Amino acid sequence: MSSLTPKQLKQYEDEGYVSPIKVLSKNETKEIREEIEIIEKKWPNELDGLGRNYIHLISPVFDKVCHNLKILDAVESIIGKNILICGTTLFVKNPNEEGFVSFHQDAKYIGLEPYNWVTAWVAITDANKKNGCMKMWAGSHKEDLKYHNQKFDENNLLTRGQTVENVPISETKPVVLKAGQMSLHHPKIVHGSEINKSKDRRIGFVIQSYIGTNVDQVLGKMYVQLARGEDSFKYHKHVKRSLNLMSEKDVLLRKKANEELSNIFYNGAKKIGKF
Ligand SMILES: O=C(O)CCC(=O)C(=O)O
Repeated sequence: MSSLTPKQLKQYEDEGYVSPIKVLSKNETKEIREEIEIIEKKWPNELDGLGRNYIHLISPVFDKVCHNLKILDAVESIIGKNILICGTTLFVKNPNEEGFVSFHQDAKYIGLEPYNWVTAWVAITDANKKNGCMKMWAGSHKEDLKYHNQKFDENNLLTRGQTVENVPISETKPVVLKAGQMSLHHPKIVHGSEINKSKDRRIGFVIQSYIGTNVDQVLGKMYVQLARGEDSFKYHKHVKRSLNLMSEKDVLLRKKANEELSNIFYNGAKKIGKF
């Protein structure tokens, strides 16, 4: 089922993103935040660095978000009915920390081709201008991939600090979301976010990305799950859904998936960053 209205689809086509879309209840976002905080307390460092990725492979709570029907209905409107979950990343910005995300295009280093994929950014806390919500350069998805400077700034939450320069900041649009809402963005839209100046955490759970089954990974192997439809292309490694938090088997699988993801993200890089 496709759920985006013609108006929402037009926003996606014209601007390269669509928001806000309500997908989770207050209770669900509370449970998700608690899951993060349980992991941080019981298994310190598990979610640091590379550990930000593929959390849905070790947590049934995050697994459930990836397979959420409201999210999938919206995603289907954009990429069609054969959908894979290709990866997830937690973007957490804590108060009194300097984390930011430089302006970039997701498609630049991720190796997913063709661009029949979309990224879902799910707000687990509110995201607003004060706590560093994403900012979109609307319409930039219609242009080619741009040159990215590789800056490796230690506060940049991107692997290589990849940065598109000369973005017209005053024209960018903030993606303000309430906890439980999401935005969907195009592989080529230029976007970034500033530091969190609030007194609480800003937490985004990002499914990056939902891909059509026709999308290949040209730089390595991704660990995917079928979310909807069928996968007749079989380009990727299919893995089981998580049933128990931090099961030994899942932790090992996630480690392997993250090592391979790191090889993809740093393909051709001169240096390895923090993430
Ligand atoms: O969470 C952020 O501020 C940026 C996330 C991002 O760049 C992405 O989801 O592609």
